[in-house]
Amino acid sequence: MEPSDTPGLSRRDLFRVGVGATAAAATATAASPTYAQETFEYEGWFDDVDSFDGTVDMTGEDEVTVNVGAGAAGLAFDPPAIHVDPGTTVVFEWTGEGGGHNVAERETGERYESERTGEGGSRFDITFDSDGISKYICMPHVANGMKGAVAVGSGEGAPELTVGEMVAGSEAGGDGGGEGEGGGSDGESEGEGEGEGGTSIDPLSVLSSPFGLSAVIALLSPLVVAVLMRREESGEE
Ligand SMILES: [Cu+2]
Repeated sequence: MEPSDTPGLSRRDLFRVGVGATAAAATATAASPTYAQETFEYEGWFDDVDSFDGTVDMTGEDEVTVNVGAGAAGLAFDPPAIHVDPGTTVVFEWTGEGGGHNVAERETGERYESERTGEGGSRFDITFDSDGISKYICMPHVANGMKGAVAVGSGEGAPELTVGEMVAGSEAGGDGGGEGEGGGSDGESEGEGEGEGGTSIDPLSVLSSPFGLSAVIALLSPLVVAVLMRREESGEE
């Protein structure tokens, strides 16, 4: 086969098609779109952010978590930069470290600004509906480099977004246990039958009972009657 047999496709192109097909097969279950751009340009946004170490790929998830109050001093977002698919909900979750924080969009708009809290377990949800980059800060600690960004899809433009509720840690109340193994083994409490009430008859008790005594008397009564009759016959005259 010469390359000329397939006009428009060089050998290099054919190779890439082959590799692409293999990769697609290997990741078929993830069903996540592949983006041409995996490195995003934040235009100096992270220059003063020590914890920034590139964009963390979180594509292929419906919901992802960014910790609020990370790092040694609790003055960072972790990870500070993430890449998600359109439609993904980013859950900002407070660690309880570093004092009071919030999450407020800056530079790409000011469309969200959560309450400030230091309470661990608090959460604030934002769903990013379309492609773009959204940059945000923690207002009390922006001078400490507490900044972050969410790159959605291609990362071009500003993403459409839906701001969710802020839930305080005390209201979130952990995981709530749940599950609860109901049931247990069936039939365990099946009646054992105490065997009570099986009235046993004690022969001696018959004599001691009123009924038993009268029965004895009844047996003896013919003799008594006979004796009395004799007396009558002999006595009275
Ligand atoms: Cu902060």
